[in-house]
Amino acid sequence: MADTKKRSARRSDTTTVHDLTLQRGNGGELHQVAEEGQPVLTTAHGVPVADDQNTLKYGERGPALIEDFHFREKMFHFDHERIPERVVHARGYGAHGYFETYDSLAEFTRADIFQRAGEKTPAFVRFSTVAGSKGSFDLARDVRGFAVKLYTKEGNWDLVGNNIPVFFIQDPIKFPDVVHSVKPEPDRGFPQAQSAHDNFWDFISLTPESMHMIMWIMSDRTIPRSFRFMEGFGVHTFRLLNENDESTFVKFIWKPKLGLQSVVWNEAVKINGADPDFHRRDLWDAIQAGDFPEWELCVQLFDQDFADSFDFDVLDPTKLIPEEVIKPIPVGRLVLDRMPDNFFAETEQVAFMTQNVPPGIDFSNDPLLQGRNFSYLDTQLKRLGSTNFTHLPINAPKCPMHNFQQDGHMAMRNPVGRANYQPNSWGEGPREDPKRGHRSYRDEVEGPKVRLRAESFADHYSQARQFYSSQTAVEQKHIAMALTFELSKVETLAIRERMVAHLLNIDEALATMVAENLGIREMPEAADAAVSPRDDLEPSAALSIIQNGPESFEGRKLGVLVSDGCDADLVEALRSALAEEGANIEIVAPKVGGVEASDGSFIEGDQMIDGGPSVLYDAVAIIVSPEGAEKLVKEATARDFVADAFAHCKFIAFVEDARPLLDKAAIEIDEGVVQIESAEDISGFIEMCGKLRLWAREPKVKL
Ligand code: HDD
Repeated sequence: MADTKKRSARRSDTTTVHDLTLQRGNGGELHQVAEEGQPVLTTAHGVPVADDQNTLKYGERGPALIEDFHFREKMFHFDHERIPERVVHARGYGAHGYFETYDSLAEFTRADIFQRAGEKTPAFVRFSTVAGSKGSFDLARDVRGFAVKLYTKEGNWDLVGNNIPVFFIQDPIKFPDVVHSVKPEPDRGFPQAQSAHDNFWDFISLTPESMHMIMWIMSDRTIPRSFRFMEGFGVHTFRLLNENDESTFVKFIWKPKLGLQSVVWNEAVKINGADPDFHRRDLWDAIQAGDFPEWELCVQLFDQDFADSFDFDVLDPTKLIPEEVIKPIPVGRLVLDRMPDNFFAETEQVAFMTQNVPPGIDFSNDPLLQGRNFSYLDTQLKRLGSTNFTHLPINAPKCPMHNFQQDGHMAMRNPVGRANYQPNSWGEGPREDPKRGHRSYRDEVEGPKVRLRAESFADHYSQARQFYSSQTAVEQKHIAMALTFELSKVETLAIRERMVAHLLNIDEALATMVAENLGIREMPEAADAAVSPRDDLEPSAALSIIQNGPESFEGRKLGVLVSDGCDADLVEALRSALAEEGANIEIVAPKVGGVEASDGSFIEGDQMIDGGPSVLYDAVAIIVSPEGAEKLVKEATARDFVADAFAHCKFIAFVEDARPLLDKAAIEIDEGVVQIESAEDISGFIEMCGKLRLWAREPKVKL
C-alpha cells in the first residue's frame, strides 16, 4: 500500500536565530553549524559527526539501524552517567579555596601546613546534609557535613567534620543502625530527608547516648541560614605530634567570619518549596560576587593530665570540651573563592577520608574515629568504582607522590621503568623515609580483647543538660517546638513517651512543655540513667547561636517589594546603603520585568512575587505607591510576603503608602516594623537588621 504519510523532503537552508547560524535539515529540524574556530562534534573515538539530530533509519519513517554507532555510543554513555550517591551526605555542595596559616605551630606539630606563617594551602570544601538523597532540599532539619580537603605539601589532609561538635553514637558498629533509622522507612520508601518519623525516634529513644546530639539537632543549628553562617567541628580528639613525636591532644573548630545564623522552622519548611537549592545558591552567589566566605580554624589543645582530670572521657564523641574550659586558639583562615568548573567531576567525585592525615597529625583512640578510618576507604571504592579514584584531579595530591601501586580500572597514572617493587637492585623507584614519613604515636595499649563500652562513656545526660541550659529563652523554646513537631509525626505513642522520659533527665520544664504540647496525659517516669545527670556544669555561651550572631547585615539579603509608581530614590538609596554594608538586595515586583517608578524611571525586578517570597530574605522593605498597594492587597502572595516576614520576626521597613497592605496582612506595628520615607531613615533600619531577628515579637506570632 502506498505510504500516504510520506512527506516530501524539504530543501536545506540556513537561518540565523539569536546570533546562532543554524541549518535546516531535511525534516525541518535545526542543526547548529560549526563556524570557523568552533570544534566539530565527534564521537568519543574522535570520528566527526555529520548529523546529531536524527538516528540512522531505513527510509524516513522506517526502523532504526543497529549500525548507527554514533547513536549507540551516545545512549550508552548517557545510560551510565549516574554513579551511586553517597550512602550518607548524598546532597552536597563544594567550593575551592585556600587555607592560610597564621603562625608556626612547630612546638606542637611537625605537620608541614602549620610550619610557616602566611603559607597558603589549596583547599576544597564540601558541605552536605546527611539523610536526604542527592535531589532532596537544602533546608531539611539535619546535621550539615563540613568536609575540608587540604592539599598540603606532605599529602592530603581531610578534616571530615560536621556543623555539630558531637555525634549520635559512641561506637561505629551502631552507624548503619542510626543511618537506617533516619533514612526513608524500608517498607514504604518515605519520608525523604526527615527525621520526623517513627523509625528514627524509636532508635533514638532506645539509645540514651544520643541525647546530647538530640539537643543539638533539635536546636536551630540544623536549619542554618547558609553554609557561610555555620561552624564546623572535627568532633573527635586528634593528636598533634612534633618533631620529637611528643603528643598534644587537639580538637578542631571552624568559626565563620560572619557569625552564626539560622532560620526558623516555619521559614525552613517554606524555603524548601520556594527554593530547594537555597544553600547552594547562596554559596554560588556569594563566590560569584567576590564576597568570599571565610572561616577561622581554631584548635583546643590539651595534654594527658587535662584528659585525665576532665569531667568526661575525651575519647567519647558524644562529649565536647566547652570553649570556656579550653579556649580555642585561631591558627589560620579558610577562604572559599572559586566554584568548581564541573559539579560532577569535583563535588560529586571528591572522596574525603578521615584516615588522610599528613605527618604531624595522628588519631586518638576515639572508637568512632577508628571505625570511620575503615569505612571511608571502603565507600569510595563502591561509589567511584575503582581503586584508582585517587587519580581523579580533585582527589590527587598536589605534592609529588610515588609508589608502586599499579593497574586497575581506569588507571591514569601508569609507572614507567622496570621496577614495580622494592627493594630492588635497579636503583629505580621511591623508598620509604622514616624521618619524613608519617609516624604513629607510640601509644602503650594493653588489656583483654573485649566488646565493651568504657565506664567513662556512661554519662549520657549531663552535657545534654548543659547544652540546653546554655541557650537563650528563645532558643530553648525552639528546641521544645522542634521536639514537639518531630514527635507529633511519630505515630507510636510509646515512642513519644519514651522520649519524654529521657527529656526528664535533661530538663524537667522542657519535658513538661513537650509532653503538654503533645497532649500526653500521664507524665512518664524519668528514664533509667546509667550515671545520674549532673547539674553543676556551667552554661557555655559558645553553644548558643543567638549569643554568637552576626554584628552587621553584611553578607545577608534584603527583599524589596515594589510596585508601579514607587519611590525610585528610596529604592536607590537602599541599594547604595546595602552595598556599603556589604549586603545584598533583591527587587520583588508584580512582574519580573520590573516596575515604572513615580519619576518615570524603570526598576528591573529580580523576582516576581510568586518567585520571591519573603522567606528568601533576611529582612524586607515594602516600597509601593497608593495604587500599587491597592492592587497588592488583592494578591495573596503579596499578603504572604508581608505576613510571613512578620511571623518570622524579621525587620520590616515600609512607606506610608504601604499601610493598606500591612493592615491586610494583620501586621501589628512594633519596634521591628519601621517607616522609611527618605534616605535619612535608612541607616537606622540597616543597623537594626544587623541583629538576627526581633525575637521579642515571637510570643505574639507563635504559641
Ligand atoms: Fe561519616 C560521609 C562526617 C561518622 C561513614 N561523613 C561523611 C561526610 C561527612 C561525614 C561530612 C561527607 C563527606 C563528603 O562530603 O563527601 N561522619 C561524619 C562525622 C562523623 C561521622 C562528623 C562523626 C563524628 N561516618 C561516621 C561513622 C561512619 C561514617 C561512624 C562509619 C563507621 N561517612 C561515612 C561513609 C561516608 C561518610 C559511609 C559516606 C560517603 C563517604 O563516606 O564518602 O564512609
